Amino acid sequence: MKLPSTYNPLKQDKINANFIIGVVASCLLLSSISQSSLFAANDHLTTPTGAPWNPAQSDQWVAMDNLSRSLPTFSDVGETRPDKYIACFYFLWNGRHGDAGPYDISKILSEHPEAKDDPNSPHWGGVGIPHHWGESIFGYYVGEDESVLRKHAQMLGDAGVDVICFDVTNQLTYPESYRPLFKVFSEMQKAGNKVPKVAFLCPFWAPNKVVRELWRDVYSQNYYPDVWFNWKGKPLILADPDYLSPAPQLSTQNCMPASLDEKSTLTQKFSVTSQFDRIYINSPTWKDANSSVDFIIRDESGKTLEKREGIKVFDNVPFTVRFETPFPAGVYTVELKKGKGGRIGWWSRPIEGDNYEESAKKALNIDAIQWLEATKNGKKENVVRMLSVGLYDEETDKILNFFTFRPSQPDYFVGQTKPNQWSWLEVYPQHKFYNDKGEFEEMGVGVAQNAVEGKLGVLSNPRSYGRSFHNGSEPEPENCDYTGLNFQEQWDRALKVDPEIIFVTGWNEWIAGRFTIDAPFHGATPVSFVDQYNEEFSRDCEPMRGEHEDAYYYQLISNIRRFKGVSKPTLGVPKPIKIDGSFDDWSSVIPKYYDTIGDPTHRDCRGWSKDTRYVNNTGRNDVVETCVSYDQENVYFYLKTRSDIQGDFSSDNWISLLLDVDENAQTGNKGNDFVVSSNGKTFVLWKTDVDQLVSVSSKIEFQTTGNELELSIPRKALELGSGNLTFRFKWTDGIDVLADWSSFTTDGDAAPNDRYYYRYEARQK
Ligand SMILES: [Ca+2]
Ligand SMILES: [Ca+2]
Ligand SMILES: [Ca+2]
Repeated sequence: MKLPSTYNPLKQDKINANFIIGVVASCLLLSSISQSSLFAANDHLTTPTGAPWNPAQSDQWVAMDNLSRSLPTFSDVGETRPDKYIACFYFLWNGRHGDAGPYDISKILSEHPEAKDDPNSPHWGGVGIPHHWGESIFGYYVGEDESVLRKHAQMLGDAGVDVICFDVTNQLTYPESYRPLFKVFSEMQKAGNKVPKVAFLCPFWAPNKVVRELWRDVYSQNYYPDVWFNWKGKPLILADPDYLSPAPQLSTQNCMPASLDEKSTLTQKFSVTSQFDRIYINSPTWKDANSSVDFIIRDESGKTLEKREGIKVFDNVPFTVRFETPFPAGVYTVELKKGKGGRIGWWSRPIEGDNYEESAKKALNIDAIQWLEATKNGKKENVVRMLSVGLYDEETDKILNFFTFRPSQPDYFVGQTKPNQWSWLEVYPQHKFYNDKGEFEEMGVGVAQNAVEGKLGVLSNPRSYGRSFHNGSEPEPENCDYTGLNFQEQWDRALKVDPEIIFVTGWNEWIAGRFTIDAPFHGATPVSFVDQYNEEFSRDCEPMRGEHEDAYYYQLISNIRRFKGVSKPTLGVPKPIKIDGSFDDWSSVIPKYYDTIGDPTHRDCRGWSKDTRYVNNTGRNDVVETCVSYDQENVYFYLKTRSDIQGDFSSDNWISLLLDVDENAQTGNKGNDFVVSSNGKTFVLWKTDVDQLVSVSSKIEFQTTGNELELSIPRKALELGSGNLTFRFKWTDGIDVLADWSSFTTDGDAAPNDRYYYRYEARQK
């Protein structure tokens, strides 16, 4: 991999000493003991008017990623657009498919490049065994790791993701993973944080088992309804309602297309032995994308029971007519006429023999239906029209009424082929996906695609569409980088056409099973992996340990801001503050800044392999609020924690204030020009250089009482001058402030989170 020219050589792959990977000694799940009891109502959580509910206003936080790219701000992207949504593909399967390994393909290939084409290399796990494309910043974690789930809730919430969509396309629903996730996300939300809601993406062609399982285990049980994502007024499920049992058997094999013109009418008469509430019909449109049909169902006497005009029809894709109340067993006739738009017909199967009913049953054996007669313009024809019924049952009816259904298009190339379909991943230029009202609703945006030569393929093929794919080609390995060229090309397309919701693939897939050259996908290689392979040929945004780190996370945030806009920051106003341990004088100071509530790191969970345990107890004080004031002489800072401040100046990595006074990431330590922190005895102001703290003042005036802290720094000491005041700042507790940025994600509490800073701006009168 080539590093881009802007790559920061100062970053290190240092593993923080507090991040212990050890052998299992005891299995006490300490992290879950006290979290839920800590969550209580907070006073700052009223919704900012006009903006989507985002109490922490994370959209105003500033940050520069490890490629020196700054997040866009209000002045770059403008005011919040409230009716724009982000979905992100999310995986529950880590730790649910055995504990062999972890086999990290990127590491195996870097240490043993000869293994690439050698399926017998001892470095690979067995065929079918999951392999990681790389290692997450949180290690090779498992789905029930509540500390990781809490970080996901925070990171995706900060980014502006509205819904995470769980991959349950493999007929498994992973309750051992979704249960802790629902619990953690619900706790985070109840505490007052903006976190994504959830939905499930079900098997493309056979969703019946999974949808019913989720209905029985989650939705009918009212299991954590506060985290369900609603779309168009109902909980969203990414599943095809036409493939709930019984799946329509409407093959066009041995059929002829009966054409409909403006003057013609086609009918099929049939009897049905049970109640039914849906009819499925298969029609050709001769590839016309703009065809529709008018539908009538009559009873035995010929009376019209229901009429639907202008049903949009996709070529050779069965369409469904669902009735509000089921019809009883009996004899019915369905009649089709051409609707507005393009060419349309009805697939019809010729039958032989004199007895229509017997021959039809023999040719097309669909349970519960007896075929009685087919006509064209009133004249009998010896054919069966492709029609099927959905028998009524109470559970199916409840399911169909309960959800908003959005079937996923599995194909990366053809675009929409069903009404209300959503894309989860496509190649550039991605198609627009419309809802049944004809509104442009959705578009997919992916980091990379397992596409080879225009076909669904394996990501282990070097000609597949990796992270650096753009302008129609995958660069040579030496020209690949971490700038997310593929992702950006797809984002630029989506931002230009501006759908209502963008579906991003993805966050944390991490693994793929190993195949051989016999893998049933295009471009299979001797050592094949379909959906993930190595750093270049993978499609996760979750930060990885080392290499590109969190570059894709910040690229995701940047583009979400371009799509959804940013709330307008408030300017600071000067007010002198007395540093006396009484905090009343802070109440009127604006703006207030917030951090995630309940996010200090408390981790104790098994890793991927059974003899690995991830333990991190650096979490201590939970920063929830801060603000800044100033006068001619000083700049004042206020800090509020969730409970009374724990620890003191002798504690490891106690509370620190990081200041980037010139808003320049190239000056100071990681951009921080000054740090206020303990010298073991009291607070002092340190000036920094690239890799250390250099004390410049003996003492900082400060006071703490209960859960509040205030301090004062002479403006002169911060080299801030007397003009307009702008700087970036950040609080930490339980974090080594000189450590690599990854510690700000994995350790203690950073306020704001991760690489983010608060930005203070005040204009001198
Ligand atoms: Ca916090
Ligand atoms: Ca700086
Ligand atoms: Ca935080």
